[in-house]
Amino acid sequence: MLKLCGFGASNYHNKVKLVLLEKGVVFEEELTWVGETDRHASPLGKVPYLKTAQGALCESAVMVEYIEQQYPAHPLIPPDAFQAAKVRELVTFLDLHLELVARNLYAEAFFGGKVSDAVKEKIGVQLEKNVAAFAKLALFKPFIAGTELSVADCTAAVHFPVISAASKAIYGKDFLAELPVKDYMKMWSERPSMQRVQADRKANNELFLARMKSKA
Ligand SMILES: N[C@@H](CCC(=O)N[C@@H](CS)C(=O)NCC(=O)O)C(=O)O
Repeated sequence: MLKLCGFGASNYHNKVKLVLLEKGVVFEEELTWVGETDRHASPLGKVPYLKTAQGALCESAVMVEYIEQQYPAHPLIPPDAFQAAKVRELVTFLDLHLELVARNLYAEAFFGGKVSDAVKEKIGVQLEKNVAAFAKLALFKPFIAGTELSVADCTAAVHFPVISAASKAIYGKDFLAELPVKDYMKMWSERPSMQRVQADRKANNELFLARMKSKA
C-alpha cells in the first residue's frame, strides 16, 4: 500500500494527500518530520515523500503525476494534452512562483524569526508581480483550471491560506485579496477530503509549533 511520509501541518504533504483522497486511492500516512527523513527516499531531506511497492518518490509534483498515472480512476488531469498542460502550468505557478516566493516570509510570519527589510521588499515586489500573472491564468469557474476539479485545485487549496496569512503578517495586506479565494476556499471546506486534511492539520499543527519553538 502507498505510504505518504510527512506531517499534517505541511502544505506540500496536504497537496498530495488531497489528491489521494479525491481519487479514492487507499494509502497510509507515516508521520515524518523534517530532520528525520529517509535520505535515500528524499535526498534533500524534504517532505513529503511517497513509499510505493517499487520504491520511493520525492517532490510533490512528481508524486501527483505518478498517482494520476497509476490510479486513473477519478482523473484529476484532463485527457486532452493541451488541457492537461494548462493544469500543469497552474500547478507550476502555484508551487514555484507563488508558494516558493512567499516561503521566504514564513520564518517571521509564523515562527517568531526575523526577515530582513531588504528581503521583505524584494519578496513583496516578486509576489505582487507573480500573483498578477497567476490571476491571468486561473479561471475559478469554479475550479482553478475551469469546470473540473484538478490537481491544480489540490495545490491551490493548500497554498492559498499560507500565502494570504504570510502576506498579511508581513505587509498588513493579503496579496491574494483580488482573487475570489474566499468563495473558493468555502467550496473546498465542504468537501470531505478537505475536512479530513483540516482536522489532521489542526491536530498536527500543535506538535509542529512546539517542535519549532524547542529548536529556536
Ligand atoms: N518542492 C518540494 C517542496 C517540499 C517542501 O518544501 N517541504 C517542506 C515542508 S512543507 C520541507 O520539507 N522543508 C524542509 C526543507 O526544505 O529542508 C515538493 O513539491 O515536494
